[in-house]
Amino acid sequence: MPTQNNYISQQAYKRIISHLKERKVYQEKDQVNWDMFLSRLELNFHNLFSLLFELYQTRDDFFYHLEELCLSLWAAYKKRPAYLKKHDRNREKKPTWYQSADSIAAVCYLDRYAGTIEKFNSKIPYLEELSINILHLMPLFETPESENDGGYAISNYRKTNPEIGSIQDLKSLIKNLRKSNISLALDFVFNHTANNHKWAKKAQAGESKYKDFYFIFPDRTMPDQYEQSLREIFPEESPGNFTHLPKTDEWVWTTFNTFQWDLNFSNPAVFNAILGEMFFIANLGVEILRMDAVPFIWKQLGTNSENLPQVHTLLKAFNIAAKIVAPSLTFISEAIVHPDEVNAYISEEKCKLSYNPLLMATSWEALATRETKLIQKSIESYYNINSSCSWINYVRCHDDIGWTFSDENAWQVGINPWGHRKFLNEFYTGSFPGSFAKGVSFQANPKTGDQRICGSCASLAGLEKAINEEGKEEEEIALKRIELLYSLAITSKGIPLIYLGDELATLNDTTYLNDPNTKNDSRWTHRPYFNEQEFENKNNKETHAGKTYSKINKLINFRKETPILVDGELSVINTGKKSLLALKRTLDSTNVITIYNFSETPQTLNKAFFNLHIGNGKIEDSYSKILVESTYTIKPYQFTMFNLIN
Ligand code: OTU
Repeated sequence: MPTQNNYISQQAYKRIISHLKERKVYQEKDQVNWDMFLSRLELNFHNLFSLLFELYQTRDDFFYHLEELCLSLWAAYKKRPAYLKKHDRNREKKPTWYQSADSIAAVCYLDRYAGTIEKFNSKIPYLEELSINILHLMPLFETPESENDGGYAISNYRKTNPEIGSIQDLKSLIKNLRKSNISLALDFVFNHTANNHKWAKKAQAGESKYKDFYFIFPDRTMPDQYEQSLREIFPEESPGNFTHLPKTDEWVWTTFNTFQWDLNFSNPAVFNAILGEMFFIANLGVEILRMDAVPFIWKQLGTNSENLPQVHTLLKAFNIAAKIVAPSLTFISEAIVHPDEVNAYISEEKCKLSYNPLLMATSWEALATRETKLIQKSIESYYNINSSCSWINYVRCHDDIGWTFSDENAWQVGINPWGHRKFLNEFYTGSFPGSFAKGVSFQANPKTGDQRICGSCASLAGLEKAINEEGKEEEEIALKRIELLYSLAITSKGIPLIYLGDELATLNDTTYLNDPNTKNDSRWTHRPYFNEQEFENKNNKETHAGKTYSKINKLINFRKETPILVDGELSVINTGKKSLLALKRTLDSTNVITIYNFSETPQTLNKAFFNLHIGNGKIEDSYSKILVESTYTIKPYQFTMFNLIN
């Protein structure tokens, strides 16, 4: 940062503080708070200034918005409850708290899982039984009553969906979760609001201040120009990136559905306003925010308006703001894009946590092909991230599966990426001969050949087909596939995320087809309601639910008892067997190897292989508690961990 900017920022700081004092933004009783706030602001101001200057320096109202920003940071800090401020200080002492053996996450739709926020309290003991300490609840704020993209079209960030309860209910749920040591994660849906959010309504009424909150154009001239380089995210239901507004005969930018209006972050007033909403959510006690659709928050003509440098600058600015007001707030990046771009969001200054869409997609890829060359290459190329950051490893989530591996990685292992994606789509929609999967296509785009996949973990792993067409033996194999995928997510470095329902082998749900508000979005195939019957079966090992539940629980406990799985460095080793994935984990001078067999064929390795990588001496499969003789055979779809024993 040039010294000149240093000078400008120092001057700006002084001027702003004295203005705020003149404006009497605090009273005597706030003095202690104000002093604390000032010390935090002062420490971070220059950084914040530089980032915002980068984005907004050409605006003649830059300094005005900067002052308003400081004012709203103060307002948020003042409102932050004392117990959260205490929590902030504790987290500041151990900022990488999420890198512990106890960090196991779960996610669900609260309304589908419990009906109401209040009733959700009764599910906490189950979460404890599963050792969950991070809970992600899908969006629960007010939305349009009809279509609302599963809550991702928010009409009011300060009001919960009235059908499920009130903000007060949410606050008390958060307190109860905290008593059970569970941190709550919510989505921060900040790329867009619903078209009936008050900002959007004012924009529709012609208020110019709010029209500038969105991208609204008088005709198709600009949209047509932008459109030349944009992708279509929901081509089936919402083709193109702009929506016509019949009342005013204008066009508004809508990357996703027609009722989700993209916010215009090139307007500093939008940054300030949305930050106010973010701190409202944080001050409820929400500790983690999933930065929904983050790649799209900055647009620029002539580009695809995804992952632009300004997105990174904005993320850093959100972080600094959080450092001032709510330092324990942790961001998860939700970028389901090319792995180079996914990794670029992960850093202490941006998102400390990130979904790992590459591990997810390539583990389904390996399951289909029974070959691990692509997952191995992907892990080698992309797994390593900043040591204070963590992956969130998942098998399924509420969204589709997109085949986001790198084309380059595919070519390197002799795979034609385009043809391979086509094969994977055919495989998981069940049309490929011999496929075990029962998935549903999502957003097939005939123009580009793109397509994504929906389906529950169990149905994609073959359980539904086995039950309907094949019988007991195939059912057992399907259950092993579920266990295999979860074993990888649970034992790899990072935070495992359980998509609730998967642990009970829940199948696809077709009831969404009967509801006009969901029938056009096949992702509802795998957004299950809480299933009383499966839940009751969880302790009955004769049932699919019971079998899967006990295996996932065993894996979770194994991880908790095995520190090297949490902290050990991770590298890929070659077994010489096409279907095996072998990961070496190293902590201090100890090595272990985890092996995952992605096929229905047993795979035999020599003891010498283990000795070479782990060290000389006796070797044990410590997951199954079996001593390795001269050779060891890894069963179909088996997970194992090998280590030295004395
Ligand atoms: C996210 O997903 C949410 O997870 C979806 O449920 C929402 O519909 C969407 O945002 C809009 O809010 O395209 O198919 O790179 O891929 O943000 C899912 C990020 C999505 C996008 C991702 C998006």
